[in-house]
Amino acid sequence: MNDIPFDLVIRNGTVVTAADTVVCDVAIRDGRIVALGEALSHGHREIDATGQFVLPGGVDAHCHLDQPMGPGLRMADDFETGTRSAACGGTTTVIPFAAQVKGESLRAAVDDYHKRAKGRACVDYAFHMIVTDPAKTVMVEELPSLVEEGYTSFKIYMTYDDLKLDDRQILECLAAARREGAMTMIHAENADCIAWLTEALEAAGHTAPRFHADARPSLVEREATHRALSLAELVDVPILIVHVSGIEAMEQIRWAQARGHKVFAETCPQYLFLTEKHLHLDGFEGAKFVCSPPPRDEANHEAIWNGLATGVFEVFSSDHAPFRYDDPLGKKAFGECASFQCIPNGIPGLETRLPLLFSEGVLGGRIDINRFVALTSTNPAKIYGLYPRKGTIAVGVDADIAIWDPNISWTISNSALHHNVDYTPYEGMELRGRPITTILRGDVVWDDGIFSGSAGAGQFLRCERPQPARPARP
Ligand code: DUC
Ligand code: ZN
Ligand code: ZN
Repeated sequence: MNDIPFDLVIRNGTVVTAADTVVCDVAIRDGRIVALGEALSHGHREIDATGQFVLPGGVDAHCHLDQPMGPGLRMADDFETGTRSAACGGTTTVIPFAAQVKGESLRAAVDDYHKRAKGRACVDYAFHMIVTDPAKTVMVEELPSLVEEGYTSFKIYMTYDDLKLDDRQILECLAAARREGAMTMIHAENADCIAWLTEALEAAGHTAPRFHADARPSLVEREATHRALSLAELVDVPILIVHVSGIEAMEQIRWAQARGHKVFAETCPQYLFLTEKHLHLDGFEGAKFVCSPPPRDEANHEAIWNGLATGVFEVFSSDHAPFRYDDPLGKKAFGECASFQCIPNGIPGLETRLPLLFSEGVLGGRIDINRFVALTSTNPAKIYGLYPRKGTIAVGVDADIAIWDPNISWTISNSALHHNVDYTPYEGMELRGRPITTILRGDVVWDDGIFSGSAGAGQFLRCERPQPARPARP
């Protein structure tokens, strides 16, 4: 008879959920939380968390890992390096994207993505899909069984030549999401406006990385956001607008939310901590900050902070889209003289997402710690059908936990991060507070600066339907 009842007990920490903050012990057995209480019995391993915060592990609901790229380009992180860096930053679940190739099936994308993930993930993972070709065969014949099997969300694009859908195609996708109870994530930027501005900029010889921002001003995001919201209203289906960069798109989202439409919005660290000025750095250095929508300015940062605090945003994701800088398959794939439009879009952020928001948001007094948990873990788990298994601390759920020390001060340095990217856009930023221990289903995978997880320990997660399936609107 085993007289030690628990595998692990975390003692005396300040346990935080989206709703509550309570000092207590957390007991774990067989990968799940089995008791919360005072002076719980013994565990084989014990962690003293006095003075520290015990939070649900982060759920990063928007990141790109080992996504197949066009010729001459490669994402820097695969499932192993990306999820390793996620774990070291307090994240225990990631949801990257299985991207459909135009003309091919969604099923093929999902099968291929499973091969890429198999045996490599260090934290748990689900898949969103990316729909680039919403043919009837795909939306009517393939999607229902994929949703049934746990792929319950997909992203669609209003920009990028190889990905974008027109309005009619977007309507077909939204109608399919309504029929199947899936969630549609929308990248909202107006492709024609961007193409027109890009052509004019290039004709004037303006090709440096800084002109990326001029080609994608807030107006093009605002227009596409408004259009996406209107199309969703027509179909009468909830949507989620991803990576919202600032005031103008937020105004549209607030407007739709005030009209009573179920509209979710996501923002990311780059819209709080980077500005367009980063794109102006000398030489080709600005390429390190090329992402879409582009970073804006301090006034937009303030608006985003406000939206995080007041509920315009439900989700805070990294949009980790990793390309190495000094690499012929990365940011420099087409040379340092290539036009801004050839620079691969995306910046790394899986490991820095939570520390940035904790330091400046929670310890900076802009959001409370319950809101931090909601934005970074509970809400994405709910919106994508993983709750309550993921996203909270409660008896019966997976023991995915990050223990945070609010008293540590540290400086972000790429040399200490665990991704496979050769830079971080946040190099040199001074932060307070850090996840010192990360626990995945009861196993300590990050502790005191040491990663002890393993490739293949991460499990695939089937997502529930985020909303009830409903017949087409009459
Ligand atoms: N923008 C995207 O839409 N996806 C990946 C990265 C980026 O910057
Ligand atoms: Zn996008
Ligand atoms: Zn993205």
